[in-house]
Amino acid sequence: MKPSSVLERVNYPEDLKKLSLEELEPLSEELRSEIIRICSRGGLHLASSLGTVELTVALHRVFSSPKDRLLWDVGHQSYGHKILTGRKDQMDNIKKEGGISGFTKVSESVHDAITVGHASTSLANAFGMALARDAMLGDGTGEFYHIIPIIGDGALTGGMALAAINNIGYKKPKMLIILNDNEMSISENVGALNTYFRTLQVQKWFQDAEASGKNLVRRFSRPLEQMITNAKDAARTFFDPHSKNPFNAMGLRYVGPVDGHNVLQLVYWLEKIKELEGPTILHILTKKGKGMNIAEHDPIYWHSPSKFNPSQPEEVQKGYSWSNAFGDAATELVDQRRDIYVITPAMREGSGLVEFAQKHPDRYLDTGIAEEVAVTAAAGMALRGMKPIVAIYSTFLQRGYDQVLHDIAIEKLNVVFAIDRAGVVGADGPTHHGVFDLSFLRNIPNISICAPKDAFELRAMLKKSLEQHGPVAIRYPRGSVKPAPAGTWDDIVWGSWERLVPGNDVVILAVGKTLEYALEAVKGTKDVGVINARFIKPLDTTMLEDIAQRARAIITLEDNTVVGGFGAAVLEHLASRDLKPDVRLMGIPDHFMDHAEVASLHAQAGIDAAGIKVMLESLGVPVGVVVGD
Ligand code: HTL
Ligand code: MG
Repeated sequence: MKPSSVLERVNYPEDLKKLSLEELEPLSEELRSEIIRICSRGGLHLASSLGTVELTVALHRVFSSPKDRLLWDVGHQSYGHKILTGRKDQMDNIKKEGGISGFTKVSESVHDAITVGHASTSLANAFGMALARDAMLGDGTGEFYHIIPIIGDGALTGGMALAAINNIGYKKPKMLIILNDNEMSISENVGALNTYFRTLQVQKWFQDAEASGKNLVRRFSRPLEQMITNAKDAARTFFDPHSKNPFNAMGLRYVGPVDGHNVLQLVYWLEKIKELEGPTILHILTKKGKGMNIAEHDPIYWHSPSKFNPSQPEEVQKGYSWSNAFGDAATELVDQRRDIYVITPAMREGSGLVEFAQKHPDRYLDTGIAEEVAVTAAAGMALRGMKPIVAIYSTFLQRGYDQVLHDIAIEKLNVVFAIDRAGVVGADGPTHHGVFDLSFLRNIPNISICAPKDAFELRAMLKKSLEQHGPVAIRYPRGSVKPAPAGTWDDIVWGSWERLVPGNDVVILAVGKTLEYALEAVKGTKDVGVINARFIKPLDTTMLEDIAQRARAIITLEDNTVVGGFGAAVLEHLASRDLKPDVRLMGIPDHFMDHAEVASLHAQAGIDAAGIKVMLESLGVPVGVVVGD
């Protein structure tokens, strides 16, 4: 930050209100540079926050947070908001252990109206807030305040957002919805609404060109209102009762599209709309990565880049991940059997599907941020003879729970779920940890659940899963894995566990990623067995019962909540057979784990090698090495 900077004088929204209008642009530029500097550390949401700089400044100029409520959908574009609401000094610790969250969080700041991470929740939240406000106003127990949800074009593809609009347009509470349209989700945005927005955008370009051609010199010297009216205008549909605009049709007032990078124009529109009754949607056009050349040109990579040098930013190649292993396997399999159809709810890059989408556009579907649609569309495909593979993050499958149960499991449809980011995910924190899938899927009849120990097993499971009756969930973690050569399709007995270390005194049953910790922990011990418990449902009951009869103690180990997870499944089965060995459950504890490095979270949960050694010692097993070294 430069010593004489405007940003230096702004720590809270009140400070921003004291600035002259002319200072808002320099403030925006400084905010932008600061965001680039902060994000150069890597692993942060850069491009989205760059795109909302002017909007953030304008909102805090016109409205009064925290009295007025700003609801940032997803929350990944809120870095500017955090900087302007008292958290400037904490930004270097954002997403680090003990630091502030990468999303907005109610318990973090009074200026954060909702706790987020998942998309499409802002509108329903705003709807509820508006009804609560109006109920209290009616009683004389509360006062008026503005409610401003800010939703991206990607987040608007979520069914929940669209269903909320249906409610808002019906009840018509006063609120201002900002539609931040940058034509991008993480990858290119999809859907019919997105196509419609482009027609509005072309209309705006035309009008802008017309306006600037006539009035280029006077553009900023005459009143903005007159300029916009003369431009015939950017907000034509606002005044046109016969407009086919879908928001109008659903009972909202639509204004736009307007330039989301012209801070003064934004201030103007916000001031004006502030006075209007009922719900209004202000459609602003922004550029993801705005102000940083390389990010504007490749907003997909710069959505969340690795570490970079701000004065010479460049892309960094990432290693081979579990997602790549899945994507490669799917790309090979679709050449073997043409009945495969891969579905992603808006996570092409993250799910390792870039190559698949390019090579097989006729077997690839991006539903937008509509997990429910992804799952039930898979049901429809399976009903009509295809083999759908839903590639989905564990945390986002939470959105599609009833769809798995009701639309797929009852009729035993063979839909495969490639569940990525299973387990704690690290810096994205509690909204994104995938530590519930074993528990919420395990109780559904007809489903199989498995977790590979490496890329070979992932490939084998994927191939075999397409031959099962009923749904199959294959869960694997975030991070890197050693690639398995193309063409390798190991065989695997469905439902079987694998004994990796012999030993009968204490036996560790480990799921997926935790296996490596178990193998590390038992080094140098005697008679401690390690099992690759690769099937969570069905369990390998033959092996389990055999172990239970011999072992003094069993340890279950999983990167999933201990509540209703793999360990619970083991206990349930043993109880049903009246087998009563000493069983110790190790897994994610029954509270929301904060953001931190994965290794640190595993250490906190006690499921890393050190934690397992502690457990072994408590069972009287000499572990040799002192814990914690
Ligand atoms: N599914 C759900 C329910 N929530 C989230 N957050 C995702 C998937 C993953 N996700 C993001 S950010 C993002 C997705 C799909 C793109 C949002 O696009 P939008 O915003 O247009 O709303 P933009 O990035 O500024 O263009 C995160 O997990 C952070
Ligand atoms: Mg977007």
